Amino acid sequence: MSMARMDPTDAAQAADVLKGMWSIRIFEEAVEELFSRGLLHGTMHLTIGQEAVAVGVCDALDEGDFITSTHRGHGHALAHGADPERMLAELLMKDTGYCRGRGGSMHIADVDSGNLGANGIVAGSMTIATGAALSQRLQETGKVVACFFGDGAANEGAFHEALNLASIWSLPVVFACENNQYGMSMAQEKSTAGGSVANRASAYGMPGVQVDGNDVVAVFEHSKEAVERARSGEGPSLLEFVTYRYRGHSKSDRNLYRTQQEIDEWRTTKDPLMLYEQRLRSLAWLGDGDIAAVQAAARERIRAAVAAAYKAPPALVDDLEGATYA
Ligand SMILES: Cc1ncc(C[n+]2csc(CCOP(=O)(O)OP(=O)(O)O)c2C)c(N)n1
Repeated sequence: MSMARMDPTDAAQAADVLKGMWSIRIFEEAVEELFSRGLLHGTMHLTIGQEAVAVGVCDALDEGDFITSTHRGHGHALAHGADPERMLAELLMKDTGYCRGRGGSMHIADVDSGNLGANGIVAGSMTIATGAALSQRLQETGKVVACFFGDGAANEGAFHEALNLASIWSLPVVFACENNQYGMSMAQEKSTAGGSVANRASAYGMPGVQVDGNDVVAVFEHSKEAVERARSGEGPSLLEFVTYRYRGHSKSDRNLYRTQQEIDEWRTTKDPLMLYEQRLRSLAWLGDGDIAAVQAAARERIRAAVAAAYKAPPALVDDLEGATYA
């Protein structure tokens, strides 16, 4: 979907942008249900509530640009054009999955569409993004790398190494921090010195800005500016998108570190899908019927992907070595 690059500020493309966000929400709800029915193994980290960051950043990229992702990476992959059926096949341990069913949720990569991979190591993708950006620079491809990471990752050494190198070499990379307020059970304001992640940009001589991460238009516009800056050789930027995850960190999280009231407040007043729908209605770009049709189309897309992935052939233990290389 997103490889045709969409623009949430364009009336003609608004329905596609909204469909992209609904596809992520419904995909994650489907994953949650499959998990609760015992059909998925391992763990998974849902991105429900953070859809606007994935869509807004990826829609600011051009075809052929790259992303690197995190342990909470389903939304990034979908927004960058991954096929939901192959993603679900991976989660269901099917041979048709992106890693032939051997990798699972945290190892979805799709090099053909420029997704250099999800990463279970917090901040692990930041140095990969910087290396990929260096390679684009040396090969003069004109391509840009968008690097997703969490607020927790901003306290890892790799964050500082990546920003430093990207800045001294003026690399074409956009550092996109998804500040969903928590790193596991640790509140961001208790873990992060200096007031914000964006403040750290000045130490590395790059622009740093904190953006409402639940406003897909704001995410897109700031990303577009950072992508253009990167592409024109002016170097990296640090964007901090303030957002919120409604679900626990992963499947075993009982949310004991925050109140239900806090979660409800974000859901009812700042939900990214609700905010964009309100905007489209007020501009008279989409009416209630159009919005219902977009939601139904996204639901059907994911329903068909689940059904097809479910029927796909399983990954076989006998053939484990067939999916390894050295
Ligand atoms: C290097 C490393 N340290 C610790 C962990 C365990 N761990 C997994 S996710 C996570 C929290 C990450 O928080 P953040 O970067 O804010 O991302 P979010 O989960 O909020 O999306 C931690 C500590 C890990 N996977 N890798």
